[in-house]
This record gives sequence, structure tokens and C-alpha cells, in this order.
Amino acid sequence: MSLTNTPSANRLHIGIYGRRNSGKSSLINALTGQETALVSDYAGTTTDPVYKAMELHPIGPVMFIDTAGFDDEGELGALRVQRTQETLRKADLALMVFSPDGDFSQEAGWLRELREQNVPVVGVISQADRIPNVIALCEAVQKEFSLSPIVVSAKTREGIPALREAIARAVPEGFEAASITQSLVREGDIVLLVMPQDIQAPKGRLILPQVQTIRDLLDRRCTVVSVTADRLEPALRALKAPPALIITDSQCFEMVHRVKPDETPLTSFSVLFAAYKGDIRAYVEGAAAIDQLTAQSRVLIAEACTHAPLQEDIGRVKIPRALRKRFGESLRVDICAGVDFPVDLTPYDLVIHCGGCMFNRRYVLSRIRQAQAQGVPMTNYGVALAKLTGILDQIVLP
Ligand SMILES: Nc1nc2c(ncn2[C@@H]2O[C@H](COP(=O)(O)OP(=O)(O)OP(=O)(O)O)[C@@H](O)[C@H]2O)c(=O)[nH]1
Ligand SMILES: [Mg+2]
Repeated sequence: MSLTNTPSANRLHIGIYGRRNSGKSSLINALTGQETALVSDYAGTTTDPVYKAMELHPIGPVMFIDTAGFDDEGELGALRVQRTQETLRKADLALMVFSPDGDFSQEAGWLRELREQNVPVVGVISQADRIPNVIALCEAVQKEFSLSPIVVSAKTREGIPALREAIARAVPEGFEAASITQSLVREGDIVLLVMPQDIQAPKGRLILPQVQTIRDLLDRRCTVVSVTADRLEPALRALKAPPALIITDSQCFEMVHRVKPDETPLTSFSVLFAAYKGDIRAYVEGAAAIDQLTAQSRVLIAEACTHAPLQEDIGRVKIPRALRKRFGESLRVDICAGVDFPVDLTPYDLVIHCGGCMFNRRYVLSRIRQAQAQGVPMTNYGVALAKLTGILDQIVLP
């Protein structure tokens, strides 16, 4: 990923839903002006959800999720519908494409579910160039779903600018947290960032949370000073006054806490991202369950990345080691990666999630809500490490 690209997890995720052949893929092509999505008369052209990162005027960077028609049939069809269903957890906004035949029996259930999950929906009547009774169709949608559909044709491009405007109006407020550092800094503050001594990112790079934090602080008009852990003390001596905030990599928590000036508040990249990408209060509450663990407990470690060379060491080695050291070798730790998050979390006494930098916020929040609904405490790497090293009470939360 180049630094000029918006990380995909920060893009507005737009899910496109409708029956087979309703024109979902054609709509993406028309919206973006590119023929990237596969389109055909064959009902069931799109099978698995397809993610497409695009710039969509006037919204900016978005991620389209093209889905299989939700009326797909048979055993394979049911699997596809399930995959479509799973995308509901990621969609910040949904386009519902109504089929021209006026039969909305299946649309109703999907609309209900989208609304239950608070996903804003833009209704679309597509293929306007070839359906005879557009007005009647609009009225039917309006009457049945209290939704004023946008009438478009992917072929003639009629209505496409209006649809872009409708999408822009429907963008949910706060689909992203306002900023990474939130109330922890003010304009003009000097903020000291502590990276691990052996920077684990590939040569010439920093990992995404560090890059995004630096950008956030620059946007907030702060002065950013970055050091590796071994340079912390010389850097503190070089500063005329203690920094307004220190943000450290979780791995150097203890050392930084020991060395830092008393008056300087300390937080970590993972704690900032826990708030930015999830729900920090829920994570802190979840971390309290660590005190209740025993040698018989079962803990689930959930990683977003399937490759994860950077977090691996924390999730797969460091946290399990710390837990076993405290509660005994028989404590059981399971690891899941990517989207393989168990539907049933109840076998676990605690879920510890990674920072989720590869996921969008909506999706991480949906996992937190799932754990809460099942009564299973959930926290994340950074918060768990802070708890395990006994300094959770001593760091500041955004
Ligand atoms: N004339 C016209 N044809 C359209 C329009 N939109 C889609 N079509 C045609 O309708 C057929 C289905 O379009 P797709 O975009 O593949 O529909 P889909 O909803 O993605 O279908 P599945 O992937 O099978 O679920 C194709 O033959 C398209 O060319 C339109 O606005 N006007
Ligand atoms: Mg399609």
C-alpha cells in the first residue's frame, strides 16, 4: 500500500443488494464510470462478494461491495446468500436495487434487517431505460417501504449524478471516529511517539497505526517527535519541557512508564486504535475479566490479518505466554484469523481481539456487540497487555 492511498478499512463501505439480474454490478460500473464489475444476462453472475475500492465523487474514497443476488437458489445459492448476509456487518451504507417486476417480497426482509442494524439505505430503481412503468414502481416502493427510490439507468447513465448525491446525503454521521487522538491533544502540543527498538515493519516503512497517528497529529497542528525506545531518554532530555503526551508501542509500555516524566500522560497506539476502531470503554470492561481467569479458562485470540507478521508475536506468543504465566500452563488459547470469527463465542471466558487496522469500524463494533449479546467479555491486544502489565489504570484513554 502506498502512503497516498486511503487504507481500505477507512473507506465508506457501500453494500449493493438486490435480486439476481436486478442490475447491481451494472450500477457499480455506472457509478464509477468503469467497466470493472462482471455483468451478464445470466442470473447469478456475481457469486462471492466482490470488494472494489474507488473514488466516488462527491463522497471520496469508498469501498463498493458487489453481492450475489439474495434470491439465489439451491445448495450453492444458499451459501452465496449467506456470504451476502455476512457483508451486512461491514456495510456503512446500503443500496437496495429493486427489480423491475414489482415483486418486493424478498426485499422486505433484507430492508428490515438493514434497518435493524442501523444501516442507512438508498433505494434504487435501475434499468429505467427499459422498464415501462417507472412511476408506478416508484410509488409502490414509496408506499411499501417509505423510501423514495432514485431512478437510474446504467445504460444511459440517467439518474447517476442524482444517485451519487443521494449516497452523499445518506453517509452516516460519525461512520469513523472523529480523530485518533481525540481529546488527548490540543493544537500546539508536543507529542512524543515511542516505536519499538527493532521496527518490525518492512524496510523503509512504518506500520499503519503509526502512520495514521502521525497524520492525525499533524492535522491537529501538533509537533510530533518520534523515537525508538532506546532513544527515549535522550529525547526527553533534549526537549525543553515534558511533552504533552507520550504514545508508545505496547511492547515498551513498562519501560516508558518507568522513564517518563510524572506529569506527562501516557497512552499506546493500540489503546488509541481500540477507541478509533472499536469501543474503548467496552474493551476496558472486558479486560476486567482477566482477573477472573483460571487454569481451566478458555481464551480466544482474534486476529484481523491472515498473514500478520507484525501482530503475530503479540497475539500468538506474547499474550498467551503472559496469560499462562499468571494462570497456569493448562489455560487454553485458541486463535482465529481473518473473517473466521466464531458465531458462538460462549465456550470462551474471554475474547482478545487485535487492533483491527484491516477492518472497518462498523465490522469491529459488530463483533463487540456480538460478544456482548452472548455475555462474553471482549477486549483487545493493547488493552489486555496494559491490564496484564498492571498499568491499565495508569494510562489515559481517548
Ligand atoms: N438496458 C439496460 N440493461 C441493464 C441495465 N442494468 C443492467 N442491465 C442488464 O441487466 C443484466 C443484469 O445486469 P447485472 O448488472 O449483471 O445484474 P446483477 O444484479 O449484478 O446480477 P447478478 O450478479 O446475477 O446478481 C445484464 O444483461 C445487464 O446488461 C440498465 O440500466 N439498462
Ligand atoms: Mg452482479
